[in-house]
Amino acid sequence: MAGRHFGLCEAVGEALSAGPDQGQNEHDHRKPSHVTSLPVYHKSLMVNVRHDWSIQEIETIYTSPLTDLVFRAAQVHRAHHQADEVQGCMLLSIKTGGCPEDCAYCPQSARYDTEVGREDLMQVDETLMAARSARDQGATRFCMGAAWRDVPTDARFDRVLEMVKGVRELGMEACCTLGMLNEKQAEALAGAGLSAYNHNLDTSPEFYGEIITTRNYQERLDTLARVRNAGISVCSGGIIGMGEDRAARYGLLRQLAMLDPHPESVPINMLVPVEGTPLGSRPAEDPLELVRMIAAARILMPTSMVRLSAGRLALSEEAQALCFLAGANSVFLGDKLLTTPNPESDADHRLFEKLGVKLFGEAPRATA
Ligand code: SAM
Ligand code: DTB
Ligand code: SF4
Repeated sequence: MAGRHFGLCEAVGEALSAGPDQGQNEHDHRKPSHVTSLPVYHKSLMVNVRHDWSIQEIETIYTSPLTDLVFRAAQVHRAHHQADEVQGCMLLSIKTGGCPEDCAYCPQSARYDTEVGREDLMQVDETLMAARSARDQGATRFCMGAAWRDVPTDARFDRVLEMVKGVRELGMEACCTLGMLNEKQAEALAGAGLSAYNHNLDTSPEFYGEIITTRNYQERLDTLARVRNAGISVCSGGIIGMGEDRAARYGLLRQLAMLDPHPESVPINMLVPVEGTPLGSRPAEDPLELVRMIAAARILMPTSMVRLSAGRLALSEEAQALCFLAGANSVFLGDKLLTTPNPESDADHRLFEKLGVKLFGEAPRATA
């Protein structure tokens, strides 16, 4: 145990030596905040951003005593981010169900008999109404999800571009998750002002085939490269609780941290088991594994936004507090994710109040 502990201090402690300000983040959390009373930790705690973490180093970090792990992650977090602020994001499923892919966790796959119905692509005005409502609820990022394997190149794509422009005009960050993208589509989305594109690696390359067979890991990496090349910020993370072992989590973290630059946004989801999907009867994951995953992501990718994503309804307030302490700095607001439930907004506001967590950078209200 002492050796492991030493290992963590070494892995992180070395990295805690003065390093260049990589300035990768899409938000500059180091700006003096208008609201915080907490000190931003001294710049000397800023870490070198690395892309060469080995599986052994990641294991050492992930398996260190929980209090050490969370302490280190909190140090890294405070060196790079405003630790009492969390970004509120809101999701909207703009095209639901009927997806030809076979992702074992997903209620929107046409291959599984779930309660999720099929709905065509929404209209632009309905979408923007939802975005305005999200902004009124404190969200600064609006994420539009479509159950597509890849993006159709027809009038529906033009409609998505209009949605992106509209969300940007509301003063919000616009994120899309539409499946695989080609180069032209990525450029068109960038031209429309898209802030970020979400495409998750989901798990390690080794475990991936247990979960998805209809597209491969390399295709995911290729889409991420096209997003990056188009100048859109990358949102990519994964899911825990699908029956993977810890090695699969280290493998996912390593793949994410190998991306250069790191994804600006790393959503960490805990499986929401949905009846009718192959993973519908998975037992609940231990919330402390989620805390470890978040802490490790924070340490490996210090400047990224680490997003506590799906699965919050299964977490106690205490577990969520630990996730924030471990470096999560974003949540999805609103009582629905894409198709599954999320905490009610009253419960979230009570929680944020109790924890002294603030939603940061509320969007300006001047436009539209
Ligand atoms: N079709 C697009 C794609 O797969 O890229 C976008 C939508 S998909 C729903 C976005 C992500 O949500 C998935 O990659 C997965 O990580 C996450 N997700 C989907 N169903 C989930 C579930 N039941 N529990 C937790 N996360 C889930
Ligand atoms: C991500 O990693 N999690 C969000 C967002 N990216 C698109 C989606 C979670 C979906 C949970 C299942 C559902 O509601 O359908
Ligand atoms: Fe389709 Fe995305 Fe669901 Fe996979 S996760 S089945 S690609 S909607």
